[in-house]
Amino acid sequence: MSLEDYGWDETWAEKLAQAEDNRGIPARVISEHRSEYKVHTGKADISAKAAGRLYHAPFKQTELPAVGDWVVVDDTDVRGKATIRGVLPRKSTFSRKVAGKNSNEQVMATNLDTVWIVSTFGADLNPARLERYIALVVESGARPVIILAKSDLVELTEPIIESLQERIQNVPIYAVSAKAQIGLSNLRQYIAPGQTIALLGSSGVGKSTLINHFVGHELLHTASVREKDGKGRHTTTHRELIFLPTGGLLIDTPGMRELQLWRRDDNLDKSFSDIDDIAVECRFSDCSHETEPGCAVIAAVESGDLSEERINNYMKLKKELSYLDRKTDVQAEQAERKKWKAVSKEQRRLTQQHKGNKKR
Ligand SMILES: Nc1nc2c(ncn2[C@@H]2O[C@H](COP(=O)(O)OP(=O)(O)OP(=O)(O)O)[C@@H](O)[C@H]2O)c(=O)[nH]1
Ligand SMILES: [Mg+2]
Ligand SMILES: [Zn+2]
Repeated sequence: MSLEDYGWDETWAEKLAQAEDNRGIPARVISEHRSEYKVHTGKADISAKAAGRLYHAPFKQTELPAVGDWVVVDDTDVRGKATIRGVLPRKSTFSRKVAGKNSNEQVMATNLDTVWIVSTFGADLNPARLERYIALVVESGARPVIILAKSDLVELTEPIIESLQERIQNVPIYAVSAKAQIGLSNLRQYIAPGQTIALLGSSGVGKSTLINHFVGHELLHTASVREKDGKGRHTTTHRELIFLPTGGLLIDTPGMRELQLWRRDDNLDKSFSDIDDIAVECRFSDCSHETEPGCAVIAAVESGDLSEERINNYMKLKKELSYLDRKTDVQAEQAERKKWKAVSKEQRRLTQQHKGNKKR
């Protein structure tokens, strides 16, 4: 194994050369458990802790080492523990908002190329939630792919995939079964040396089972879903980066209970405020920054002030958000329908009661 197997390349070497403190060797964070890290150095997996200064200002909570990060570690101390001196600037950061007033951003994994958003065909299949995941993934800078797992449990997958694909147009959707070995070859295109893929989704959808399939043996613990409601048992308890013998890296994550998201409208502005600052200068106030003359955003990309990657992420997210708006409409409609159902049920009850009273 080498660092290259873990995704190290010239770009990272450059980032290392430019790091303010690069005394030590590069390594990739493969797991984190209560501030105990495991990192891979190209030769071995070693235990590490983050240097004390990383826990204080000017460093933010979100800048602490996370699974997927490239870090600089120094020699191991007497107890065989290395110190993480710094984190190299991330290529992508997948984070979510968590409840609570203070530290409300939680970094889940970093430097991802692709995220497999895993769901099943059953009760867990929730298009609106898939869209929320997609928006998060796109904003992180990674590419989303939707996987509907356990396809062996449904008779006809095509109509479901088709109608979902109609709603979610620019993200590929695959039906797979790790158990019956169906559709897995479609996923192989994402697995390549140095490429990092994280798996996200509710507990019990089969994330660890999928990873075991690509590893080739039962590396990760899996457990059956609960009989009474088909819910998972939160078997995977921490995030872990797994090296595939065939090349490529998969990150297993614990099933998410609740994916708390931003209030959509203001977050697009917040997370891309740099672009909005530039957009003020556009000739047209409703500029889409795609083809319009006098567009300050296009000009900034051309002059190199704004990276192409950033504007692409912005465009992708904007597109995805238009789906989210549609989702809101659907939800409003459903709420309305539910309300009427309740009303008519109540009416039926009253009628029955009335009849009953009459009989007496
Ligand atoms: N029928 C069927 N069952 C599957 C398939 N893949 C996984 N399972 C089962 O689903 C259950 C849950 O699988 P896991 O891989 O533990 O699910 P997970 O997403 O990792 O769950 P957490 O770790 O709790 O987040 C296990 O009993 C698996 O055997 C499949 O393709 N078909
Ligand atoms: Mg698991
Ligand atoms: Zn513009």
